[in-house]
Amino acid sequence: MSLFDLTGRTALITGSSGGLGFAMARGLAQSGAQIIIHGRNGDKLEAARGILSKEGHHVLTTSFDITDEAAIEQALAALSADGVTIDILVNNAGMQLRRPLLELKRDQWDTVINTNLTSTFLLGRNVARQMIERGKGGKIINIGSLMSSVARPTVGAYTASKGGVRLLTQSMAAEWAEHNIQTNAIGPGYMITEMTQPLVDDPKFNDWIVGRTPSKRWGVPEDLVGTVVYLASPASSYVNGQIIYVDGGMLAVL
Ligand code: GCO
Repeated sequence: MSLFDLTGRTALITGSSGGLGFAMARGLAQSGAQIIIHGRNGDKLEAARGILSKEGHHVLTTSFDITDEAAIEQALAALSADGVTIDILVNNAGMQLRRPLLELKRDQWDTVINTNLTSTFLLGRNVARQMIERGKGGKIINIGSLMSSVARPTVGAYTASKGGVRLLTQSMAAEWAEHNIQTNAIGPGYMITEMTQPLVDDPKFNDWIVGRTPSKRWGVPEDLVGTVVYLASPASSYVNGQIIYVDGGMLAVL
């Protein structure tokens, strides 16, 4: 199954000391990739590194503010100085802010857009520059959401940011595919993570999700592993600008 073998490749996954990012990092490592996990909380990052190292994986760590252009440049320069090249980038780090638009403040809007969308542009651009200079192509996988395509009340900034991630993914594909860089997105459905735990704990919302989802369950982070390995591997060499929804069928039905 060399189509899905990532041996010899290095993957950077942002926001990977827990949740979806950690599950995707572990899955990429299990497929042979050297992984660079990323997070802002040093203790959580070190704990994640310890778990993955104990499982026999080769793990590097990096910590930088994904919204800070200078910090991104410094982090990528440090990795290059250590001889680390990034073959696979997973732009996963993000945030949620549940507020009706009428009550949303400008700085709250900016924070969500910067964290979820602008960061994907900044890191994607800088890693693509390195990939193009190296001339060996690469994989960029942006993490969207169901909200890349549909909306619900109280998550307007998040929805706008994730809709932007979908079209930014297509724009990256439009400009970088000729360099053998495949840029695609994953749209996770309602998955049980720290970010959605308040929704899981809300009996009314929980009942709605289970009823509204054809698979009749919440997703778990491990449900993303197959798709991220596919998009990170030679198996998807002719796939570009797509978003794959991993949502239990929610978007497919009314
Ligand atoms: C919400 C949730 C969703 C999920 C996910 C669904 O408040 O509706 O946070 O946005 O996190 O993005 O795909």
